[in-house]
Amino acid sequence: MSYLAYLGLGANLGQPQQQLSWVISQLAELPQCQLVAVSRLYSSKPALGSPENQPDYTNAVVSVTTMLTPHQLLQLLQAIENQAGRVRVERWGARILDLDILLYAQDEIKTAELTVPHVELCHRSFVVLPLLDICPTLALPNGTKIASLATATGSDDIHVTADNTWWQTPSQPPP
Ligand code: A4P
Ligand code: MG
Repeated sequence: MSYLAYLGLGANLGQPQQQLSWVISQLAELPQCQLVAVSRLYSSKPALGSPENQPDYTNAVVSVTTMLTPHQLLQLLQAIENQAGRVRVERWGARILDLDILLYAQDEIKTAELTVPHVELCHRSFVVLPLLDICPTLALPNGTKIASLATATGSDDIHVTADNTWWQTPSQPPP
């Protein structure tokens, strides 16, 4: 059985666009996964509540179909983060790469390792806007339409930096 999952990609250290392009190449090679769609690329200030004095973030969202369980998928995403050199210093602190499971089919999951839908999804325009790029009719398991969140999250502090072909330029693994 194959499920549709939505993943959030983010970075604000190193060469963010290059790291995210590299992620797409890694996702394309994951076992039992197929890349379905890639959003445009967005730039925004660190979310409210994040430690101050960190660079702006680059974010995108992708969808994949997968036969992996949510926890198997999380493990592989964390392996990609580690391979990119992710160092965990402080919660919501600057990072070379962040990969989040935003949605997994219409599942609602709450375990020690995983909360799906992602706990901050509804409050973040850098998640809501790219989700709308790739699925304008998308809804949460509770029926909330993602389109209805776009106004609530606002779009003042966020802008599109590349169209949805940004990931097709050749990518190098992060240093
Ligand atoms: N975890 C639980 N649920 C999930 C999920 N759905 N997807 C657990 C991925 N991981 C999930 O994550 C900590 C733990 O969350 C993981 O071990 C996993 O078991 P982490 O990536 O190590 O730490 P973190 O990223 O600092 O914490 P968290 O809570 O995941 O933060 P977020 O939500 O990733 O937010 N501002 C802008 N503009 N753009 C951003 O991308 N990102 C953050 C980090 C803050 N501000 C931002 C952005
Ligand atoms: Mg995270």
